Amino acid sequence: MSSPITELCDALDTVFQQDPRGTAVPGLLDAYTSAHSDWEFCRHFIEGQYTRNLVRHTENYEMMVLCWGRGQESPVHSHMGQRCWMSVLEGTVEEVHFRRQEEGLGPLIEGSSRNFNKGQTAFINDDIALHLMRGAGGEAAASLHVYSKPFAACLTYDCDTGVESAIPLTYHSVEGVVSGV
Ligand code: CSS
Ligand code: FE2
Repeated sequence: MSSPITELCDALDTVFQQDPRGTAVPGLLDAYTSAHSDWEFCRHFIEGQYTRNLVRHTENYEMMVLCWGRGQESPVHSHMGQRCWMSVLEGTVEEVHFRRQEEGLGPLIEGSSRNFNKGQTAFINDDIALHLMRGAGGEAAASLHVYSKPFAACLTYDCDTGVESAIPLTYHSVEGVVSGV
């Protein structure tokens, strides 16, 4: 049976087949996150780390729900040259931009910070900045992320030293089924 989140994924399938830049993605995400709650099969909060809950993975994009528990945040990271759209499902999400020193190593330089509310979509790629995300004010939040193309590992950056590390990106659940990773 069709549901709003399935219809969103079907629309994204078509968008990325016709327009790899994904011009229509923000409008589709805003419309979904401001009006629908059938993403709750992906709502998993656990102790210790934010969770990544896969909704759909194709060769062109992946879409997942990220659940940010109280005080949880991503590391500062980049996006492997790919595009990332993020729209808020619950609570308020804070995004903080960073850049590296000219020489690469040394403390990261903190840039602008923005809060996004339910139904608002943010866009980032590696030309804009490195970034981190978390629930604003340390409060719990959830957000819907689309990455195009998908990536299974990313680079993270130590705030104090600028040292880069590659980390695998895993899913806490896939189409609602907790994978135990
Ligand atoms: N890129 C991070 C979340 S912030 S966009 C991730 O995929 O877990
Ligand atoms: Fe990110």
